[in-house]
Amino acid sequence: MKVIQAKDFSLQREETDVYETERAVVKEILARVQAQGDAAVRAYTARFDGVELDDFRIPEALFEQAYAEVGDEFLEALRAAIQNIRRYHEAQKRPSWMLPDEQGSVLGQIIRPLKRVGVYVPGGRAAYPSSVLMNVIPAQVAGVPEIVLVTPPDREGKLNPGVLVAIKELGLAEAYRIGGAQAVGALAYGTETIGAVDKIVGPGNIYVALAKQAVFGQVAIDMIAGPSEILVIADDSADPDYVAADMLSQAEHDPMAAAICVTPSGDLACRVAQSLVEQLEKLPRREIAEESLRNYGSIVVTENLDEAIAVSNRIAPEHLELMIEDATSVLGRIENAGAIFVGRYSSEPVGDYFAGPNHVLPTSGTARFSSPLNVDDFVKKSSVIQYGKQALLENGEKIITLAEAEGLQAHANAIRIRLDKEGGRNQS
Ligand code: HSO
Ligand code: ZN
Repeated sequence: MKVIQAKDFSLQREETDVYETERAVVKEILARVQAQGDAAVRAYTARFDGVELDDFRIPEALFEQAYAEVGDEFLEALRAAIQNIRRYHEAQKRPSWMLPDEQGSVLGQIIRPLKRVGVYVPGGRAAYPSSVLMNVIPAQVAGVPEIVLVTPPDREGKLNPGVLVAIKELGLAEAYRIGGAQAVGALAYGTETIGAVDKIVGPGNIYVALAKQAVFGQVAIDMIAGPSEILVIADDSADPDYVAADMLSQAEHDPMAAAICVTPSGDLACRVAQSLVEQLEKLPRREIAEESLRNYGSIVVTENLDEAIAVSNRIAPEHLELMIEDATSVLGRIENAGAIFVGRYSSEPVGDYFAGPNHVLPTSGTARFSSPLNVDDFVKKSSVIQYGKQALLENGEKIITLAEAEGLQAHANAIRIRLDKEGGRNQS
């Protein structure tokens, strides 16, 4: 574990591959899905997932089996999480609005849900029920009437039971066991059995990410998620074991994940480093976490708390924990962070699973300009302009001036023709 000075610290990831080969593969898959529909999806599912499927729809029998497998405790916990996540996202809903003025004009904005959204859920080791909740619930709260979920099967056509139960608990009517670039293609272009969507969200491997990038424009996509990050600002009041545990909670995601502690206390820095070593020993995913710490793990010692906050603002972490005395009071000084966890009890997994806020967060410094996945990501807005006669007569000349300044005479004429016809009758 590196212990370094604040001025020397930056979260520079190695130059990422341009993925030439993968990009070419994805391009071919997408073209074939677009041209051949279901037949192509079926062939790629056989080739990449190793299973022949006649029907992509997830059979009812698999859901029933999943409920038998997951157990009551899981189900109870999942239901509680669903309630919390739903309540939090309900609070984000905004109504359409109309602004009438004295001249009889009405200006406003109509907010409508997207009609059809595709949610991608990875298979294998990264098949997380929590990701089903975090991607689907905001769409449901936004009022999206058609939500279709895709997730790749294993070689026997089976799926993660927790994911299956999450799908059922959310009441999703359409779910298919397909994955990879072929699933993204099916969602973007539509096939004989799967209708095209307006937007695709959800994490996936490099092929899924590249496929989403490639179909962007045809459909909308969410952000492409980078590796997970956690930055903990801690002082002497923090429990070093808590700091280390929370850092490891993200390190275990991915060898590319970044876990960083920033502290004005040299003493705490040493204790955190020690605790990391101890806790790492016992982790089932020790190898991943270890590699992550080796690659991007850091303990940064700062002059004072102000400098710690400045470091954090510069990094713009996906997850920021404030384990300092009177954490609430610095909240207003946090400029860039996907999610801010305040105080010793707000451990990051509280947010990953349960509290209510979304765990799909901006990574790689993009918290400087983007936000957690939210209800607004599943709506579109239309402006409404209902100009009144008086308003047009009063402002028409100004509009004409602006149009003529741009050399757009037809624009000017569209206004002039009304002023000429209506103006006389209106003037007393
Ligand atoms: N921390 C991850 C989300 C996650 N954690 C899913 C557990 N399951 C990215 O924010
Ligand atoms: Zn996590």
